[in-house]
Amino acid sequence: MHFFREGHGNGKAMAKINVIIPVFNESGSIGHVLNDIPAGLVEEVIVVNNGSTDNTAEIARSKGATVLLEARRGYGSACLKGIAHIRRKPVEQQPDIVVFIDGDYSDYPEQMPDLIRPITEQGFEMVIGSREKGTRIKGSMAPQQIFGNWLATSMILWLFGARFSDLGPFRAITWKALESLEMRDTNYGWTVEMQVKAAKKKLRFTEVPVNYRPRIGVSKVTGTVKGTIMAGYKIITTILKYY
Ligand SMILES: Nc1nc2c(ncn2[C@@H]2O[C@H](COP(=O)(O)OP(=O)(O)OP(=O)(O)O)[C@@H](O)[C@H]2O)c(=O)[nH]1
Ligand SMILES: [Mg+2]
Repeated sequence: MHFFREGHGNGKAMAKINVIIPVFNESGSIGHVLNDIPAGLVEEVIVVNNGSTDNTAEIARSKGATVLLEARRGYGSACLKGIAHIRRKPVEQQPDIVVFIDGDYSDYPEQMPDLIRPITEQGFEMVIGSREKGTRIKGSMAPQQIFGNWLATSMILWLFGARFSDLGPFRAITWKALESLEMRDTNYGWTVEMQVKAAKKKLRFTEVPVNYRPRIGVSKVTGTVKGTIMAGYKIITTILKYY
């Protein structure tokens, strides 16, 4: 496949991987996230900061990440900024695969190879890390989040015939497939938009179990009433919008 490249003399095919991490005030966790990304796996880690008021950006830079500033608030805005950064690279330097992961250390970055393998070895184009299929540490997902994921994935099954078990943030997708999705959402609808569009386009997608632990630091979405209502509303309307 086109993304297989020669490895570092070990005869193994290697894919070029970029990681995008949206962050807002994650100074307590971003260093851990970056430390736990397996060494040598990733070519560029792009941390997209929405004007954090703590030293998230400095920590990320000190760990070797590329830090971008996005003035527009929102999870999706930050992801779009990361995509625009990749798009500006010369084509031969663009990655084969893009991995998204949160900056709050709820996901386990060391599981990144599990998300990449179905793409490099089995020809999948998108791999969702499913917390439903993995081990969740008690308290890492709020009841309304578990219910919301069930409702959203059930709706996607009914309306699009695509079977997902989670809308988790930790995911891998080929750069080519990601570009073909023409992502637009600027906040909470980001993950579901990607899945609904992938279903409509009949991308080859799969899920792998990922583990999940309580975040470090202050919740921006699920842990707040406003965040939960806005995210729930946005997720449902996004599913209906693309139906
Ligand atoms: N760039 C950017 N990142 C954001 C914004 N809001 C949240 N994030 C990041 O998006 C990720 C997910 O946000 P969380 O607050 O963890 O949301 P959640 O996972 O639904 O809720 P928790 O259960 O509290 O972890 C984290 O890395 C945040 O720093 C934002 O407005 N801009
Ligand atoms: Mg979180």
